[in-house]
Formats: sequence, C-alpha cells, structure tokens
Amino acid sequence: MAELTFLEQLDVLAEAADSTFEAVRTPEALEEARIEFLGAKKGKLKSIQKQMGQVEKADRPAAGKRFNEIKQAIEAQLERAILRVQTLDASDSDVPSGEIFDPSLPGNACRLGHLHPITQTIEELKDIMGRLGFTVADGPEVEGEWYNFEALNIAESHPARDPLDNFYLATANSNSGLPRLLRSQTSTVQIRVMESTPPPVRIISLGRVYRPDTADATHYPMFHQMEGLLIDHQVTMADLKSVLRLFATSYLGSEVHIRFRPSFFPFTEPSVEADFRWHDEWIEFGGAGMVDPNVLEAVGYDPEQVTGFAFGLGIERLCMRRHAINDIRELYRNDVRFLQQF
Ligand code: FA5
Repeated sequence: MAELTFLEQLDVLAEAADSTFEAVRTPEALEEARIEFLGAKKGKLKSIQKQMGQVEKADRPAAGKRFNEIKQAIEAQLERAILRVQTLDASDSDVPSGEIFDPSLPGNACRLGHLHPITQTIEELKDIMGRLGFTVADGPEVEGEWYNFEALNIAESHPARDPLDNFYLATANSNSGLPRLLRSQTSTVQIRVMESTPPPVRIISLGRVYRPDTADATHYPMFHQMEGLLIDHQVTMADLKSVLRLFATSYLGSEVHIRFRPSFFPFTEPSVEADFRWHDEWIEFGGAGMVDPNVLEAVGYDPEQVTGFAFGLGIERLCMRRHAINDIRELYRNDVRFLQQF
C-alpha cells in the first residue's frame, strides 16, 4: 500500500481525534485522549509535525497551514470534552449510577432568606399610611443644623443641640463650611418637603436616625422613625388624633386605644406624646402636635392660611410590640436564629 502523504496523514489524524474526543465521558479518558493527541513529547500531532521537514519545499506553506487548522480543531475538541466531563461530573453527584433521573420530582429547595423585621415593619407602615393618602418622602441622614434644629424652631441654646447629645461630623459641609451631623430625628424631612412643595402636603418619611443614647432594652443609638406631616386649610388636633387612631388600629388591631399626653416639642404647639394601649399596657410610640407657626414661616408658608399636624413614631417600638420582642438589641445582634422567626 502506498505510503500516505503528509496531508493524508493529517486527515487520518483529524478523524481519529474526532471520534476519540467525542467518546470521552470520564476525567481519565479525557487525560488519555489529551496525551495521545496533544502530548508535548509523544503526542500524535507532535510526531506528524516532525515529518514536516520531509515535505517538498514548495508544498510546505500549504502543509503548514493545514497542520495549524487541524491542531486548532483538536484543541477545540479537547475544550468541548472538558466541558462535557465537568457537566457529567456535576450531575453524577446528584444521580448515583444506575438510578433513573426523574425530572418530575420536586427539586432540592434552597434556603431563602427574608426581609429584616424592621424592613418588614417599614413596608407595612408605608402600606397603611398609603391607604390614608400619605405619600413617601425621603431625606439625607447627614444633615445641616438648619434642617435638624433651626428651621424646626430649636434655638441655639436648646439642650437638644448639645454636641454631647448628637453625632456631629468632624468635617463641615465642603460648600457652605457649616457643621454637619447625623440627623437625630426624621422631622428634618418636614422642612425639606415644605421648602420644596407648596401646600397642601401629606407625607410620611421613614428612615434611620442617630443619638448617642446608651443601648438598653428600649433604646439604641441608631433607630428608625416614621415622620408624618399633613398641611392644609383648617387642619385640627381632631384630624391628628383620628389619623393616629386609624393607623394604630390598622397596625395592631381594633382593640387598640390611643391616648394623648401633654408634652413639649419646639416645632409643634400644642405638643403631645402619643401612647397606645394594647393588652392592658400603655406604650409611648412617639411625639406629635400641631405644626408651630414659626416652622411654617421658616419654610415660607403663611400660618394664617394653612395649619397642619406632624408626628414622629419609633419604628423599633412598633415592631417590638407587634412581635412581642422585649429587647431592642435583639434586632441588631444579627443572630439569624432570632431573626428567622419573623
Ligand atoms: C422626636 O424625635 C420628635 N421628632 C417627634 C415629633 C415629630 C414630635 C413631629 C412632634 C412632631 P422623641 O425624641 O420623643 O421625638 O422620639 C420619638 C420616638 O422615637 C420615641 O417615642 C421612641 O419611640 C423613639 N425613640 C427615641 N429614642 C430612641 C432610641 N434611642 N431607641 C429607640 N427608639 C427611640
């Protein structure tokens, strides 16, 4: 039989590689095939390459070109075989050999996480207040003194502005040079909304606030508040009470009672503490009152034309009441065994 030419040998090699790699199903067979065809010393491709020198000089460029094509094709086959073996390997671990794979069986359920109880509470509060016609407004957590104090009628000498009672930042606002602090209440958003919107206003704002309070069962240095603000013509304390009652009964159930205790906030007049009674216990949830005329003037509203009410509730306290959590610190320990109960 006549000896095969170089090009014919290449073709034979390509066919052999094709069927060998196609048949590969295991890592061992893969390694064998790789060495047989692509082995650096004794691989079949290498041996053919060595014969290149015997090809007529004139035919060498064509032979070299064909050799490279076949080499690339074999390398691509190797890649495909690697992928195939990996895939088979992965499915093999689920399906022991001999067992039939039944695609109609339910899969292995993966453990899903869920929202943190505070986030769940925030979503529920938004939902309840949304049904009462309140839209959600937002504001920054790093604030200037105008929004956290001044526009809220909190004078320079007021103890609430004491640096020891606030988290002031070491660096001032780069544009204005004014001091900055982490907001201590969401009432800042009242000012931001009124400055940018003409009345009427009906918003809630939910977010983090910061105070250097020592952590105990009911206090934490970072907590969440829900601010509410309604400004319109002829708004009264009766409107405030009915909104808070509707809110409380929607959140905790129809057996909840609500009570106002006289209080003081520089930005509301009159001011109250709102308590809810649930399961024979009165709990303070937050402060509220009629927006002080000085605040309305600070944002450019006419207190002769419009009045309104505002309230600020502690979201942790609401969440704890609902779930009978008796220590606020549990919410922030990040213990999944605790959090997954809710
Ligand atoms: C205020 O922050 C006022 N801005 C509320 C307000 C808004 C009054 C609008 C009038 C009009 P106060 O400091 O009382 O008020 O805080 C409100 C609620 O936040 C408290 O009732 C309590 O539920 C919660 N709270 C206060 N400090 C903490 C704390 N360290 N940890 C957890 N919750 C807290």
